[in-house]
Amino acid sequence: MTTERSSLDDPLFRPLQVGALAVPHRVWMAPLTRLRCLEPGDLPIPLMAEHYAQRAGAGLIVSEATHISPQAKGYAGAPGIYSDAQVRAWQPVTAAVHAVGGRIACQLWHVGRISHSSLQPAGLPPVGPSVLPTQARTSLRDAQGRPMRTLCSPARALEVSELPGIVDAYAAATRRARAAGFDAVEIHGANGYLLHQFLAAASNRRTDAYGGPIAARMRLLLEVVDACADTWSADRVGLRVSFGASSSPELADDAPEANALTVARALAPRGLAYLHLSEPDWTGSGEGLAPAFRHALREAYPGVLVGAGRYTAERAREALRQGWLDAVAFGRAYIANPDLPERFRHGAPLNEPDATTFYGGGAEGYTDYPVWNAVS
Ligand code: STR
Repeated sequence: MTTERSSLDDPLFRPLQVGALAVPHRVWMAPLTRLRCLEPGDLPIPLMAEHYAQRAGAGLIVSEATHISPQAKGYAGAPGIYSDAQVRAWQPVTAAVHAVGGRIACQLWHVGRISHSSLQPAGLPPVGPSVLPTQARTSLRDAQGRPMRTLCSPARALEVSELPGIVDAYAAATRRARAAGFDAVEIHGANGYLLHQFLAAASNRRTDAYGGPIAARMRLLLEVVDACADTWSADRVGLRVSFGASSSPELADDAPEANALTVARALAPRGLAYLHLSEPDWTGSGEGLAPAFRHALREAYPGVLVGAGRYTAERAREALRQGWLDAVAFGRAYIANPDLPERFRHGAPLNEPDATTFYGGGAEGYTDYPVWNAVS
């Protein structure tokens, strides 16, 4: 038994203008790292075209996080968008999505200190805002090519003179993403990677123009946003952030909600395609965003707001009805259900994701999840 809903009264299935993109509905595919790329070269593989095309019914697909430079890499098997070979390898992926009517943004990633020297150019230490001990783990490949969890290497602090080069790398990646056929880029400013490391008080101990008060800690983020917008167009640029208290002490902030609103107010006049919230409970731990904060954020940020973090269809409908969000991105549910919007539309049952095949490997747990069949 399924419950048919009219798409007219279902808040999930109302169309939405997202910057330059006309998006048919509010069910998006969240960025999902799968670590299946080819090394050396960090090249997308043909199987990825099939995987994303299967999911092209999403309002918008946000690609798995994709490093913008060799230094930006933190995980073996993640794709890059800094070489012409990577552009050529992404082209069939975006073409396959477009061929079946979908839209796909490229998520631009710099991992900062979340890396290992064996993944870095010349085996050098990873870079971050400050030199601080970390318990964070990353993933290398073992002798059989399987993902291998490993403690991150100690990072070194970036010189202020290196920051323009990082901003330029985001701009170059934006140019390449456009050439690769993506419809937009999404800057990864969330989940403890470089831009979040600069934002959070605990991870940014700098005493130059990029550290100290929130106005200084958000400087790099805003420079990156402006560089990407100048390179393509603000209405082709989205941004993902982690607003609210972090569950990790390494990313503790002095005033999480007030600082988030400061960032949101700085972003508002920039006219981005959307702001994407990786909500604090995406790991299943910690508190969700407080209703009062959601209201304040809505006032501070007039543009398209997207939520993500273990939503169900019902919770997503509720967030849309409340006016807290304009769209909701689904991660784990989209891994296991290539036709997720159709299932939501019909109230159909969902496949369960298999966590053992999230990272690394091939087609198993990647392109072999079945679609729902209304007549079976
Ligand atoms: C965190 C959130 C994000 O933006 C990107 C990633 C991709 C790689 C994931 C990482 C995640 C969480 C920690 C993982 C890592 C791969 C290996 C690592 C799962 C989802 C560990 O096993 C600790």
